This record gives sequence, C-alpha cells and structure tokens, in this order.
Amino acid sequence: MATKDLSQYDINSVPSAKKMRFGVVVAEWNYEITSALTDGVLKTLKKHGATDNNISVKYVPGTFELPLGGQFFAELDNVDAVILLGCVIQGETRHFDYICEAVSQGTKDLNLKYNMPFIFGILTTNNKQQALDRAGGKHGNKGDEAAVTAIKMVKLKESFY
Ligand code: DLZ
Repeated sequence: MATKDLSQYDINSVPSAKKMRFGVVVAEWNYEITSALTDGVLKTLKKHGATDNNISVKYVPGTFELPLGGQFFAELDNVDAVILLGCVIQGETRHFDYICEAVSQGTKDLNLKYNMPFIFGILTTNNKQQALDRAGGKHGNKGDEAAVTAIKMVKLKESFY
C-alpha cells in the first residue's frame, strides 16, 4: 500500500474477493467521517468482486465498542474477515489516549484470538481536517486501504490450506 495516498495501490496485487465474506463494524461517533470510510470499504470490496450478500455492516456507538462488535461477528456470524471503522479526534482530555489504546490492543487481541483478520480502519487524528483528508480527501480514503488489506489477509490465510 502507498503511504501518502490511502487509495493508491497496485490493483493487480489484489486477489478476487468474489467468494469472501466480510463483516464491517462502524462507529457512530464522528459519523461524517466513518460513513465516508464505510463508502470506501464497500466500493473497494465490490470493485474486487465481493457481493452485497457477502458483506454485513453493523454499527456501534463509538470506537471503544469496535472490538466487541468485531467479536460478535467472530462468535455469531460466518465471515472471513472483519473491518473496524472509527475516527478518534484529539480533544482536550486524555479520552483520546484511552480510546486509541483500547481499540488498538483490542483489535490486535481479536486477530490472535480468532486466527482471523480484524482490520484496523481507524483514524486517530489531531483535528477534524486531518480526518477528512483521510476519509476521501487529499490523502485518499482509509476505507479503501482497509478493504484491500482485508482481501489480502483472507487470501493469505487461504494459502495455508
Ligand atoms: C467519549 C468519546 C470521545 C470523547 N471521543 C470519541 C471519538 O473521538 N471517537 C469515537 O469514536 N468515540 C469517542 N467517544 C466515545 C467512545 O468511543 C465510547 O463510545 C464511549 O466512551 C462509551 O463507551
């Protein structure tokens, strides 16, 4: 993946997602941003062959709740990968640090506990403009990057069977 533009990647390096099943968990906090990330995820998954029937989108109140939403997919649904979408914007208190710490550790734990890809599609920015720049703005869309990562990780797991 490119680092400057989150939507730039080598299209030929992405396998077909035709038979892959995806869960997407979206935080409602900063919804203007997270809905744009969701658009990026859905557009990119479908561009690579995923079908509507194989994509399930669920909502949680905030980024802190994303790991549990992801765990519900692992325990109660039948998906190959889960994409977690959130946006935490630095404020005046330590809330930012606690939420970022919890969601990053929580996401890592889910990956290892379930042996399944849980993709970190979460923007952690100093201000709203930085988030807009990465949710379809001048730095592309982190949702596109998250979708490509999910497809590649599912394919990687399949390669072991
Ligand atoms: C409380 C809170 C704050 C201050 N900021 C954000 C944020 O920038 N992004 C986000 O997704 N959620 C935020 N939240 C909500 C928490 O993630 C969580 O939903 C609540 O603390 C309830 O557990």
